[in-house]
Amino acid sequence: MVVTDDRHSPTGESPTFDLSAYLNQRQALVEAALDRAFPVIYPEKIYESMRYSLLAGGKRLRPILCLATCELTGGTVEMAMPTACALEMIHTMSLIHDDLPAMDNDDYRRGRLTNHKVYGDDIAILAGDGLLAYAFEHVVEETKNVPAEQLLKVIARLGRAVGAAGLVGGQVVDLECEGRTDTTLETLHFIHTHKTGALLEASVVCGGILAGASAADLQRLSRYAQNIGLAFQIVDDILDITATRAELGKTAGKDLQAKKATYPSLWGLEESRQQAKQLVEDAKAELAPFAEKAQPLQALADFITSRTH
Ligand code: GRG
Repeated sequence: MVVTDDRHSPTGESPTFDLSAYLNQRQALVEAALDRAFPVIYPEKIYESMRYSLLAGGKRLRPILCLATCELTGGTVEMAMPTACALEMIHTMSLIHDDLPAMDNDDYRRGRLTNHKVYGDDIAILAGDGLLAYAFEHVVEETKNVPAEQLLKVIARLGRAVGAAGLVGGQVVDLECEGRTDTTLETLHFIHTHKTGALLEASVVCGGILAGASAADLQRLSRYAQNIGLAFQIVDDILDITATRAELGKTAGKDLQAKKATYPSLWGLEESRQQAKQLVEDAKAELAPFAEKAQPLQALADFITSRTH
């Protein structure tokens, strides 16, 4: 996919940005780093279970956002890679736990059987716990050339995104709303800003923190991430209705089946598409001061609404 953006060109020409090439290159870097981070040692079963889900593909959106933001604000890929991997470990553990019978009870994820279907509920719970704990250890042990004070901020930010103020809180409200017909837009918004938005925001903001970005830049980046986070979830809800299982790599139509409130169920499909589009435009507007340097983040925002899985 080639994304063109002629707004910031000093010559008036349209610079092009090849998002597909960028994503392929970044995904390969992240895959290699994740593979290195988790060798299989004794007790093999738990390492195999963690690797089964961690190395099962996935868009690697969170690590790529973290790397892109770190570079945008003056840092390097090397500085951000341990945090980028930690974000994917946290994301993967949340998917493993989300798929358990006690939660969403799903059989497929990332195009293959879910972790508990292969390893059993007990090992799947422990694989999630192992990934979560290792994410924090990995950031502390592997990050190089970042002042300790910035690293502490990253750790705190990740902790907040994971806990009751983030993923866990969003999941609790989501579970409470299951099967109810009176879920309001406000509650739906709470669920998704916590369940999905918090980790996407942390991905972007941690990249900036690692690079030593200014408070003003971090605020802009945080608003960019909040907007793409919500757009991402709206598109996720739309795809649950319009995409096939083969495209999604997981069961389609789950929301309807579980009678879950979604953006399309409250707004309809067309209004949901419009809202997602507007949020992406708002997100991109936050990047204006960074000019051409923000091309990767601009293109990643566009990718949110154009994706098919
Ligand atoms: C975090 C301690 C802790 C527990 C987990 C289960 C749970 C609490 C939270 C649920 C979080 C969850 C599953 C949110 C959904 C996020 C989402 C939209 C996932 C799909 O992300 P993609 O499309 O997936 O980026 P890939 O496979 O491409 O990485």
